[in-house]
Formats: sequence, structure tokens, C-alpha cells
Amino acid sequence: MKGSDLLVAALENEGVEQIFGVPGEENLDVVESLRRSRIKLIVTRHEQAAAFMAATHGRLTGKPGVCLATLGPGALNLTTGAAFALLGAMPMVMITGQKGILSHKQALFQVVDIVSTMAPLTKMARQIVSAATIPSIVREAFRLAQQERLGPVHLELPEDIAHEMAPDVPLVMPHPIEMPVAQDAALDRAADLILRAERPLVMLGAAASRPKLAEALSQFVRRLRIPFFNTQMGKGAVAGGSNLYMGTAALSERDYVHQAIDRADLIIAIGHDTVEKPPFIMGPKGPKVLHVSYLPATVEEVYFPHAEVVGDVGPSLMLLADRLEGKLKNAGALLPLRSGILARLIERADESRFPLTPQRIVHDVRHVMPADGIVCLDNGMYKIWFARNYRTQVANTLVLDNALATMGAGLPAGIMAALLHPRRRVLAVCGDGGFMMNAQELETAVRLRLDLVVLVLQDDAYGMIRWKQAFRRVRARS
Ligand SMILES: Cc1ncc(C[n+]2csc(CCOP(=O)(O)OP(=O)(O)O)c2C)c(N)n1
Ligand SMILES: [Mg+2]
Repeated sequence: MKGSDLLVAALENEGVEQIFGVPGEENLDVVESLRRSRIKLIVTRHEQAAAFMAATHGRLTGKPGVCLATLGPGALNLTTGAAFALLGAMPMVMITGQKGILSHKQALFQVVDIVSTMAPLTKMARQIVSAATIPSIVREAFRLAQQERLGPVHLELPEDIAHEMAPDVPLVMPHPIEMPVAQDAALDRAADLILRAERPLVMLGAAASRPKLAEALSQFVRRLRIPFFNTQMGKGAVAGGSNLYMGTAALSERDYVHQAIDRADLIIAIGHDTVEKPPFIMGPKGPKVLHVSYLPATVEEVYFPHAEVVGDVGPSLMLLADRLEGKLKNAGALLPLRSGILARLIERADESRFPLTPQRIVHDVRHVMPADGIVCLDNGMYKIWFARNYRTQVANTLVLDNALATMGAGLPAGIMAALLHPRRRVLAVCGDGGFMMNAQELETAVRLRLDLVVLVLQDDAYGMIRWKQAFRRVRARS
């Protein structure tokens, strides 16, 4: 078996069904091996879009998406996607080609040190130097990508290693990822904090959006009846239709939802990841924070929890609910603020002026999207409005990036969502600036015959930047 055949067999062994990318000369063996496999190679019009698609596959399924590029220029085009997946904690495997490493007949033509380039952008970046190691390296890559904290990995397969005959090496079988549940002592301390709280509030952060967590989170909220809000990337982890939903923190302070945050004496932060623009700013005064997540909190100037529950979040939350259900006298203390906060969200939502108010756009999009329809956002001014005003009823139906916050990912993310869910309605919402950063992928969407709608918000500007410039001018005058 050739190295490339072994690579493709190892990818099939991981359940990979499609790979996104643009091949080059150095991937020819891999492309041939793919042709003879069950895996579909989906050619995109730019490698960056391929990486955005693969990362979004990881985000929406919990299983790594795979993308492919050639050496040098192709591989470099994956880097923004690598950063997108790293900051956004999206499992992804990137495979790139390279010139032969056993001889250098083309000298250094197109050769760039991609492994070093990828190192700070991934959880692992490795060159494969012998075909015999492919099964174990591929298994390790997938294991790492889908183990908390999820993220991207990179494998470089030089063309001579892809072409060489490999000895008969068995594949390594995957098994479910095991994760310990939080310790009793930590759960007891957390339960005590929550019992003593007078005005508790739950916050759902980015890691709360892990697809496998939706059911346990909803149960936790239903069992304890503590009102909750979410960060931008935690949006939709629990149905926003719930009568305990208090809003989304689209800004770091003085947003509507901060009326509740500022009054809380305990915030139970589930899955908060400090890659997000802070949903609130911790200071010496203010609420106590209990961090519940897969991994310990990263301590930052604006986030330094007082206690932690670390472990597999779903089962840990169930154990916490077992200790507290029916015992919380103050669970609903902040609920009276709810109607006032949510009322602000529908202000100006039916105004008929032109250009449309952002509130009207969000309102109308919600109106035409079915409950399970998926909206994928690019980055621009409108993202804040969608984050704050769009009400979600189903987990993972508003896909946005509040971590790298890169322009250009909206359309590729929408393409991936439409591929994964051909029967659900999918809408990509992009600014005119962000849309043009990957507009070429419209051809990919058409070629794939996807049922995908793209809403382009035309203001003939990089609106977000124009807004900040205006803000500065006003400040300079005053
Ligand atoms: C790749 C990238 N380049 C630049 C930025 C900085 N940036 C953030 S928002 C923005 C403007 C976006 O313009 P547009 O897509 O038209 O949306 P609008 O704000 O006008 O609604 C820019 C340039 C970015 N986030 N990502
Ligand atoms: Mg614009």
C-alpha cells in the first residue's frame, strides 16, 4: 500500500466523509487515493474557505472537519482558518503537501516551513517522515483535535512519503473520548455557593455550544430555574424561547442584559472561554463567579473565578442539580428584570424607514427562518445586533465568530451548514465588505447545488470601522 492509500484508509477509519480544499502537484497521490475511496474531495475556490468550512464542520458536529492544500502558497492560505478554529475551539485536521524530503530535485522552489508556521496556530503540527507511522499519527491528530479544548491540528505529507510503499501496518481504531466528571468536593463547594446566593444568574459561554451538551444544559436550567443569559458564542445553547432567558451580552458593559448582570451576586459561568470579547468585566467588587467547564478558567484581568467545577460538563451539571433541585429559594430573584430587558430588543423592529434599521433586519430574518433554520454570520456591525436581538429556539442555529472575528467566514460557514443539513433552511448574513472577501465560494455553493441563501447588507462601507471613526471624531470634539 502506498503512503497516500494508507493516509486515506486512516481518514476513512476516522469516519471522514468529505475533504475541502485545493490540491496541488504535491498532493497528486493523495488525490488519486481519494478518488478510489468513499471520501469526497470538495474543491473550493480558495483554501481559506476550505479551512472555514472544515472548522465549521467541527463546530456543528463535534467531529473534525478535514481540509487539504498543497505546499507553500496553498498551505499558507489555510492559516487564517487555523486561527479561526484555534480561537473558536473547533476540531479540524489540515493536511498539506510538501516537496520530497528524501531528495531535493527542485531545490527550495515553493518551499516554506509550514510546520513552524502552523505551530502557534494549532494544537499539533507535524511532518510525516515515514509511511509506516501514518496510522498512529492520524489517530493522534484526530484524538487531539476532538479532545477538550477542541481545536485544529496540522499534518504535512511530503510527496515522496505519499508515494512510497508502506509496510503492512494496521490502522488504530478510534474509541469514544472519555472525560472525568468533576470531583465531589468541588461540586459540594459549588452547591454551597449557589445555595447561599441571593441573586444568582447563569451565563452560558462558548463551550456551552458543544453539540453534545445541549440536552444536559437545558435540563440543568429547567431543574434549577435560575435565569440565564449567554455570551455571543454561547447563544442558542439553551432555547432562547425559554421563560428564563434574560438576553445576550453583545457588549462588555452597559448593554441591556447588564441590568441583571450588575445586580447579580453570583454568576454561574458555564463554558466561558476568554477568547470571547468579555461578556462582563469582573472587578474587585461585583458578583462572585463560579466557573463550570471542561477545563480550568484562564485567569485574565477581567475574569478570575472564585470557584471552579472542572470536568465533563453535562454529567457534572447533573450532579450539581441533584444537590440543589427544589432547594433554591432565591433562584428567580432576578427574573422580574426580564420583561424590561427583552422589551428593549423589539424596539424599532417594525420601523419602515430606509435604509432599514438593524433591528428590523434581525426581526425580519427571524420571521422568515423556521425554528431549526441556521443563520451563519460574517463579521461586521450587524453581528452585534444579531447576537443581541435574534432569538434562538434550537441549539446551534446562530453560528457566529466572536473569537478570531474574521471577515470572510460567513459564506463558507453557511455552505458547511447547508451540506450538513440539506433539509433545513440556511442563511448566511454578510456585510458587503466581508462577503467580497470570499465571494468566489458562491461558485462552490452553486456547483454543490446547495439550498443556501446569502443576505448581503450593503452600506458601501466597512461600516464597523466607519462607526469607530465617527465615534473618535465625536470624542475629539468634546
Ligand atoms: C479579515 C479581517 N479584516 C479586517 C477586519 C476588521 N474589520 C472588522 S469589521 C470590519 C468591517 C466589515 O465591513 P462589512 O463586512 O461591510 O460589514 P459592515 O460593518 O459594513 O456591516 C472590518 C474591516 C476583520 N475583522 N477581519
Ligand atoms: Mg458594509
